[in-house]
Amino acid sequence: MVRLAGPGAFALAAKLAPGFDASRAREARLLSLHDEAGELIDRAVVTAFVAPHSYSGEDTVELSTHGGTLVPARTVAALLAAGARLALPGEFSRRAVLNGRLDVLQAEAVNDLIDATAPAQARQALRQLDGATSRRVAELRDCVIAASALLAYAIDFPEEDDGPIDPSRIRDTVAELQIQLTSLIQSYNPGERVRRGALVVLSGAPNVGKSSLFNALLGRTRAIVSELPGTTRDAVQAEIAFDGWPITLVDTAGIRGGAESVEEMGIGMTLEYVDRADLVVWCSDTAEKQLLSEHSFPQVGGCLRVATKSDIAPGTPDADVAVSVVTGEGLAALRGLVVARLFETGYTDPSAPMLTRSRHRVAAAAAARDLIAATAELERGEPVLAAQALARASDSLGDIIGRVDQEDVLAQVFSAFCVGK
Ligand SMILES: Nc1nc2c(ncn2[C@@H]2O[C@H](COP(=O)(O)OP(=O)(O)O)[C@@H](O)[C@H]2O)c(=O)[nH]1
Ligand SMILES: [Mg+2]
Repeated sequence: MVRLAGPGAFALAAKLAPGFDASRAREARLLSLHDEAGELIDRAVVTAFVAPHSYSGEDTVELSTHGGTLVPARTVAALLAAGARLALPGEFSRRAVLNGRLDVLQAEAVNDLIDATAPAQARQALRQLDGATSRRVAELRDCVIAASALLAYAIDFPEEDDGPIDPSRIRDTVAELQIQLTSLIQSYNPGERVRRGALVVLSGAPNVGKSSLFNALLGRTRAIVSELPGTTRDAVQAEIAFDGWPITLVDTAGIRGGAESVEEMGIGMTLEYVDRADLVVWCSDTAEKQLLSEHSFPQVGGCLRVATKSDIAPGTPDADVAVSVVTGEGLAALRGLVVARLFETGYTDPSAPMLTRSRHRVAAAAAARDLIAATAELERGEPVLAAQALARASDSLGDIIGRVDQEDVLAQVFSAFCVGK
């Protein structure tokens, strides 16, 4: 589908498709597309959207061709020859923001929805697109503005008939805001984890069955399995969903002493992954258990202990779960445990608005700091300074939703988009 938008969209469409008629808005019509030499490119379904009733809020034409490589390329070339230009990455969404069709949080949600590989990511993106987070942030900003209005009144009319506004009333309002803002900031860790997917690293000694488990969890062969210890030297990474939750699963080189240099580099990489992991799945089989006696599992926090090869190894009492890739035992239980460890907390209310990017967290944290500053100024009897701190807090919250006059915010958001979105 080729999307054409802007003030000249209808005139350009008429050049390519002579029967084009913008007055038949939102009507899908089968029309012939010709290039500038008059040669037929394709018969395409052409739909006109009249401003402001389009994605970007501008006059828009969508040309649904038969697809493939040549036809869309010739369609775009003919449009360029007729005077159009290629869109910049994210330009349609950016214009939608500038025309008030979407706010910046919603535009980010469009990108998240496109990038989603797991259902939980799509759900979260759709909730954000629906405006749940925008509404929450706007509510908080409105409360900050209301508190500053109270304060402005107290500053401008200190000797009103009813007496000055009780400073404790303003302090209570700010304190309540702080509580609500803190709870929104706490949604960042789970929200961001869903958006980017959780990093789960399979680790353990060589030959315990990590690569076999990796393949079994993936349902296809990605990593090399061998009876020779030290086969896996590179980290192998795959995106999958466990029960609908997004996981980046990594198979790593087994950790052992005395490895030669290439394997040693692989072990170094393993340790880096273990460091960055949201969850380490530590694999151990009986042979290793005999070797390390009671210390078959490292005492790392956030580590899930998996006893492998349960079809041939006796059970290990200190394991969280026993698995076998031969019989399939324990694989579903392992998936469930991983999901429980990574996603259970922070999801008590799945409809709650979430912060999902560091851009949001940084701005929300700045607002929280300014609320603290405002309280301190109120306590010091400096209402003017307190009012300035509240104004900064309201600006920071405004940045999350995106004020359209903030070129730097827009540039940061739309640089991550691809062309045509
Ligand atoms: N019987 C049995 N053998 C397994 C199982 N998982 C792995 N193996 C074998 O253990 C050896 C090492 O497996 P591999 O996945 O390469 O281990 P890694 O070095 O930890 O990645 C291979 O010969 C596998 O066939 C299992 O669940 N049951
Ligand atoms: Mg391996």
